[in-house]
Amino acid sequence: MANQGAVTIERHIIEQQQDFPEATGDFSALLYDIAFAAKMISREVNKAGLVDILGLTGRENVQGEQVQKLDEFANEIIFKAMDHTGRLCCLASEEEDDIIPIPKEFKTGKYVLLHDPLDGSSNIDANVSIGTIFSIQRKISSGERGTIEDCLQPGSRQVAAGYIIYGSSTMLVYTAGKGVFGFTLDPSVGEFLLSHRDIKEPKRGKIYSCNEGNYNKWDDNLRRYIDYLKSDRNANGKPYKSRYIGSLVADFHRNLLYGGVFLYPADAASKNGKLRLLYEANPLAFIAEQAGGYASNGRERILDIQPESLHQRTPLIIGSYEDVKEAERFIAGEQE
Ligand code: P6P
Repeated sequence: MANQGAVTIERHIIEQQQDFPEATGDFSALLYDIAFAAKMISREVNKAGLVDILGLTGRENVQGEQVQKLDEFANEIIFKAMDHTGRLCCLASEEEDDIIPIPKEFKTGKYVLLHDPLDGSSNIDANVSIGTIFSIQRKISSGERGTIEDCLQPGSRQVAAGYIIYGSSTMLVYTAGKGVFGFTLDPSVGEFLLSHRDIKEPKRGKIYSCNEGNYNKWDDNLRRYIDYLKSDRNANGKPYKSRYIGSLVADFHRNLLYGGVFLYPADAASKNGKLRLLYEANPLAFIAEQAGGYASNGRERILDIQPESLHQRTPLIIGSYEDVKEAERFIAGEQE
């Protein structure tokens, strides 16, 4: 393929829009707004370590109030980038109990943005990669302004989903239902450049990711599955590698590129696990399936779950297709 030169996310979105004849440009502009917010968050995350050393805040307001927590900052940046554009009817955030309405003075649009503004932020002091996760649904309620009904839609109805990983480089990965694309931020020009075209996850991996500190709280079938992965009996004929960062976006991103299975299952202490359905499991499940992988709660497809509340949790097993399906068979007691 002739070298197309650097493809910015803006150019990519416009080119992709040609595949969506009904696209009005609103959706493309919404993706662009997310990329813009991501650049702002990336700048702050990347200098977070300097706050204590150099006293650099950059986030003090006119009253010189204390530096915000990074996840509150990220939440605010996303809201301020989205509230006035007329593309959203409402938002929902991991940081806010209720749905976030569009201020009365602004017109509303036909999309809903559900997001975890900075997942894994407790890792920031250790300079571990963290991320923003987002899910876009269409408005389905009849009124002008969005309602909880617009937020509580199954993941199968998502229009788009993605994440930004703030790591050794900042990457934005998204799908709009026609493949998974990765863009790497070139901070010298402030552009996300296409770096991973049509990402596909290996059908079977060699990596498993879970917090084995919870092993004694898992049920016997799940423990049998993990023991199987650590044995020579598994399909690879040798033990899987254990890789667990404890930052969902980082663990998911590595498995997306290399193959593998990530598990945050239910346990004796939490019957629904720890992760959230609407703005963690659903968007990553959409990406996983678009890349040829799969995502389950152990019994059913994540994208088929009908949400009942904004912050509901779900067990999550996600990654390479054959690995996730095999985990389901162990959990059902159909494989030992
Ligand atoms: P544990 C980070 O706090 C997070 O929400 C996810 O990013 C990560 O996958 C999970 O929790 C880690 O949880 O219980 O293993 O520390």
